Amino acid sequence: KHNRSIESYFESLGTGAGEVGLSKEDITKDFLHKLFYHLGRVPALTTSNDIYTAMALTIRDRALRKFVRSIEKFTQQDARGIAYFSAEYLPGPHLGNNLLNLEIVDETKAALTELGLDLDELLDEEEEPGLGNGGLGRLASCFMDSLATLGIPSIAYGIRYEFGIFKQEIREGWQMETTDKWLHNGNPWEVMRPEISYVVKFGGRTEHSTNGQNRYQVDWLPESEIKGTAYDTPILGYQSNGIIMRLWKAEAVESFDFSVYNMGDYYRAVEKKLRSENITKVLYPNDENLSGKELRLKQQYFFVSCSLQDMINLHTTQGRELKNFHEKFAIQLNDTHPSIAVAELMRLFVDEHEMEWDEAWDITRNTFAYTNHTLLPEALEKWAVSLLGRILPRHLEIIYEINSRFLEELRDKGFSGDQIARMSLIDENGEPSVRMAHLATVGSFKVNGVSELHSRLLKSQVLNDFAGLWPQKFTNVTNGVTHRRFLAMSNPGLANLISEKIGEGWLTDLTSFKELEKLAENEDFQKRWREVKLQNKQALTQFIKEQTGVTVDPEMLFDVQVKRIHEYKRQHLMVLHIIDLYLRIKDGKTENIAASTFIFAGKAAPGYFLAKLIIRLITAVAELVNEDEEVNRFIKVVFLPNFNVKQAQRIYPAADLSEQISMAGKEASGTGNMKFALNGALTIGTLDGANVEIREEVGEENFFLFGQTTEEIQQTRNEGYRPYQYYEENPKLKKVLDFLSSEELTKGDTELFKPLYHNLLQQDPYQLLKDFDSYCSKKEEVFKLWNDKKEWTKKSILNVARMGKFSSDRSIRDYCEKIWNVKPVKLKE
Ligand code: 8GP
Repeated sequence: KHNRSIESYFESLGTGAGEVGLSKEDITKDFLHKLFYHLGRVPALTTSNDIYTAMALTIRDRALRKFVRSIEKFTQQDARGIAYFSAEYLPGPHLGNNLLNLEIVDETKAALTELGLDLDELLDEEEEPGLGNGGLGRLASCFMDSLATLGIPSIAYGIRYEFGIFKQEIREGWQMETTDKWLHNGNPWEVMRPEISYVVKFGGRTEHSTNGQNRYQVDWLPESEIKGTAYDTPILGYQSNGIIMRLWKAEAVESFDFSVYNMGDYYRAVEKKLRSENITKVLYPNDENLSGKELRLKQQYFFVSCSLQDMINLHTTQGRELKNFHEKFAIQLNDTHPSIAVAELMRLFVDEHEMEWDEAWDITRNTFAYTNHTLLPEALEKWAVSLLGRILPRHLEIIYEINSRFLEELRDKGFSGDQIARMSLIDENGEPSVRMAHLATVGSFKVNGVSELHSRLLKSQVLNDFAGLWPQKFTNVTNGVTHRRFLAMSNPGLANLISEKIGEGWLTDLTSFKELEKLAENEDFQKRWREVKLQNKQALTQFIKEQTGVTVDPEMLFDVQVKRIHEYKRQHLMVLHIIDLYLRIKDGKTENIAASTFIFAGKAAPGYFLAKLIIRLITAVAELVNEDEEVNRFIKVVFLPNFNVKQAQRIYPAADLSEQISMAGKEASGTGNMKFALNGALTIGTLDGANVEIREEVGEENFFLFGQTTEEIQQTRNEGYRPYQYYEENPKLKKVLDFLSSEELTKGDTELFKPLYHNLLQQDPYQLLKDFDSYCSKKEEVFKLWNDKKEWTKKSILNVARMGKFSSDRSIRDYCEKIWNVKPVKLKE
């Protein structure tokens, strides 16, 4: 053991801490070193990827330096650490963010300029790790940023998918998916840790016996074993700490099956290796709809088992006893995807470390906390008992044991048979299956939703019985976003203008934006505010041209909806309104229409037919509108392919209007809504998710509210909602809906949008037709306000000024206080 501090090793050399200095000269020197001696390149043969990689490695050294120093500090403090378990992360490009957090943007730019290179080109070069689907994965990454910034000892565990979320292309108006080979040029940000690896078992059977000391012992005799190896990526906080994102890659335990190899069948021997590696090959591209795929269960168990073994190892190698595990660690379950961890920790404690059940259960229940991210019934994870028992036979036994003890407790408390059946971990309706949300709830000390409304609905709907049983277990932590990535880094124009007025304190305290309120009506400030927005819109205009060939006018109102494509998010409601505008313009009724560019982006799950048809509808309307000289002076429509973090960073700064129009009660929180408002867009939205709180904060007069409330929607449904009635009774709506099967829109293929048309007329599960009028009249208000530049700008400034609550720093502080019971360990040099 070496107990010396890192610093002391350098002291004896007399080089101090300057071993990875931050000056322009240091960066230049290291960059050239990396390029010539690490990558082994000669100037004449250097590619742009070499340049990017050399710079990434240069910056990674500095990030790792922060990280190891944080670890030193954390260890000294002996603080409780947080392990974030998430099957998804969407960190976005690392380079720009690390430069910002190290405060060396200018130095790096200067270093490159001197070498005749351009930082922006380098930033463009970077492929982002698309290791998530959408909101949930991006939230995890915002949380990493804040955990690091606030100095919370933490580690983010997940899966190193070889192929992340598919790349989306638009061909003939349709979404096409291609594989995301994000690792094809290597990944300079990660450090492979061959020595940190664990064996994970699958299948087989269990053997129950009583061992020598009369201890009841269960052995799991697996059918196969797979090795998980750690890949670490440092994640920096602003000015301060670094934490690690540890992702597991699956490998064969043995590279070859020697028994087969010796028989001369080389290919069959390698096959086993390939099958093992399959586990971390590809991310499931479904957002909020989880079909019970075997490989998906294996992925979940694989990463959870590696992570828990790693934590136990970290804990015990520091000489600690397992009975204190929960005092040293809290594990946050990012939705139910990692919830098999509850059974796995029990298995590790009871079967592998010979702990008694009651003690193990006590520690387990004090270790886990569970965040729910969705109320959609189709997204609530369930695993067929038959499947789970086949892949994880021991875990099924453990789940049964947890369940039988839990149900016993309910019976003792006098719960009715109906209630007990509803609360059981096993769903006996139809094919018996394990309800993962129930497992997570029973196995956790806290359960939270992600906005006030969502947490309330979680208690009154999905987990109602549990909230009755354990009211203190339930809490809310409203989501937040990192304003460093989504404002400081991606909107430097606005960030600089703000810093000029109120200083830079906002980078670590977003509530200081309040000071901008007093400038809301200042004409000079308003003018500069508009100039920044216009510049951002010009940049997006150019990007749109490059990506889609469509020319738009940056002076127009940029009205934007970007997020996964989903019926409940109601992209098609926005389209219905655009069709109405089109028809009005064709009728010559152009008064009251503010010239607008409608921008969409987002991926549809590859198997989600209606979502893909909604994309087709958007592209059809875009083609019609953009090519019609009579119309395109007033409106344009754009679908930007392949929405991801990088693209999002270009879009938010350029938006005037943010569309948050989901059916109330369906969007758990939303986080795009926060990123838009933070960049000065006004919101048109329903009372759903965090919209409710955004409106509370910015003031109702600065928010375009429309649509039914959650309660009204329920009432409409109870009264027997008949969408057809709205079609019949509202001539404008009828015209719009009939247009879906017009020759004009469909170029003759009038059947094309029939499935959407019928869906809306017959079921309309998300009540678009009911909310249509309310939405359209709100849009009239938007158009009117847009023409009053001063009023619009004032509201835009006030929106930004009042965004303080929605920093993920606040969310993480809430987690610390309400859930984890930990305090930040600030490390500032
Ligand atoms: C999302 C919610 O839909 C969104 O409202 C929320 O802001 C976000 O989580 C972060 O809390 N949920 C998901 O992305 C989700 O459930 N995805 C899983 C299937 C992957």
